[in-house]
Amino acid sequence: MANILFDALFAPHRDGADPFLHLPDGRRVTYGGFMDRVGQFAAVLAQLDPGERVAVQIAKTPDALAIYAACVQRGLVFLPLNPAYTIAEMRYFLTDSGAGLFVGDRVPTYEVMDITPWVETEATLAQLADAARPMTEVVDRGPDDLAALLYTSGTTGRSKGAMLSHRNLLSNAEVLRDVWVFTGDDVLLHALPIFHTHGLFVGTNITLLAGGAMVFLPGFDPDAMIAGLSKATTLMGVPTFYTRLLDDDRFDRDLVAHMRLFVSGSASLLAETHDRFAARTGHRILERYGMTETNMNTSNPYEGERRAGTVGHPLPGVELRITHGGAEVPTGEIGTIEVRGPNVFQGYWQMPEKTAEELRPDGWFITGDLGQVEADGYVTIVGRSKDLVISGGYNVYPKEVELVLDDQPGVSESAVIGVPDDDLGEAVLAVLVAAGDLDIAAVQAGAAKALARYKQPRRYEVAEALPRNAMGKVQKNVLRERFG
Ligand code: MLC
Ligand code: AMP
Repeated sequence: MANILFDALFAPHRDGADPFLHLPDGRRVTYGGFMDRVGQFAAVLAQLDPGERVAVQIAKTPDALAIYAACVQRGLVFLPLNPAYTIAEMRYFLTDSGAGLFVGDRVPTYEVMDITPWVETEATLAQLADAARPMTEVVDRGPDDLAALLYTSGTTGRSKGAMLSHRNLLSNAEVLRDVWVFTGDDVLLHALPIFHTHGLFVGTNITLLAGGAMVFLPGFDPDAMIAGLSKATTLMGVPTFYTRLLDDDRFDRDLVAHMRLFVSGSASLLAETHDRFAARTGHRILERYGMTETNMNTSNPYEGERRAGTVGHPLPGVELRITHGGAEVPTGEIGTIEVRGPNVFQGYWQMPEKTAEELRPDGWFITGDLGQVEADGYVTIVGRSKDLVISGGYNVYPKEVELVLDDQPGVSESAVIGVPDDDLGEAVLAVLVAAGDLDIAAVQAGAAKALARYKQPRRYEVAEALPRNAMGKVQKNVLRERFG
């Protein structure tokens, strides 16, 4: 046995003298230095049994990446969580996952929670690691053993833990390194969060596999982005990154003349943004399509036409088909996108019924995205059959927000929709039906207690009643037309 993910991503870098991370304060972390830190965390985490979940809700730092690597080394299941989550949200994730360890930098806040895992603040875990001798022993794992558990919200309002195996992550990283031609000379400008697929697996895993470096920024700050671009060869971002850069006068052709590649994903990039970007910089953004459950599925070509408004072709090894009612539709027709391949996850954590609804026994995963495939193979995403809002690349499931709003005093019922937004692509809007006195400020405060900021409605509207069809289902398209 071996540990294919650790052997491919991390082991080759022991003693490496090349830079891995360039930090905003000018510090550099070499590969060898990083791997020593990984070994120290591995020594601390050795108290846990392989297969246990390690929930981590901390800021984006080199140590956060080292904890991820140490989990892979020790055969633990890495469970990263958005620092923006509220206590209510965290209680669910920790309980549902049955995490054996929770690492957080706001741990005192969590003392009110009735949770069982061994709890460490990031600072104390780091201190334990400081005192530890780097451990080099790697725990054996099979390709189908879990490497990570990533929660994605669900249409019923309950988040689901997507189980990702060593093979899922490694196969996708290998394919993407090859099709996007990443090498040890690349420097990725990394400004995405590392608790989602995009920043953690796409950005970080490919860099590790290629032996390149990252300009590692805590988030999207325009000044830091402009400075970082001058040191980078590639950038990966959500569409908001690109519209924000285009809004900045400093972002011009000269600044990015040396860049090799710009990649966009997690939400649809408007063809207009693609064209504006090309006109300003001479570079064509490469758009690709992925999901938490599947890593990346399709990509526009590195060589060849990067067609605006499309997500390109299925990646090598990934099959894609368009279905309606479970049957494949003729080329060019719109239907549900289904994908199959070594990238597709193992199912939802302890939710066999949910898994069965979306993952067919023969391996096809029903994405819930609507799309079509052109005769020359380019895939276009035209919409979603799942009720979902994507705000700045973060998924917001209306049901989860509606359940919270319906609970607020003065609210009889609610409907949450996404409306076009210049910055975020889509913004969350709530339509409320009043039951007696409705105090919007109080509703907002209630939502703030229960939901991470990015899920909270940006706008509230009040309606006499919600439009419903003959089946009694709320007609969200009618609301989108009225309020969008
Ligand atoms: C932050 N806020 C958001 C938000 N991000 N609100 C709605 N939608 C978002 N995406 C909140 C902040 O808490 C803040 O609250 C306010 O909005 C203004 O913040 P800001 O400073 O303008 O936002 P910023 O911190 O700059 O973040 C915007 C962003 C960020 C676009 C840079 O959201 C981001 O990095 N998004 C990437 C998400 C991502 O990685 N998705 C990949 C998922 S994986 P207040 O209280 O101050 O008003 C996936 C698969 C795949 O989808 O295919 O990749
Ligand atoms: P998540 O659950 O956060 O992984 O989000 C996955 C969803 O993001 C997909 O199901 C799509 O709806 C959406 N998505 C990702 N990439 C793209 C893209 N390039 N264009 C349109 N939608 C995308």
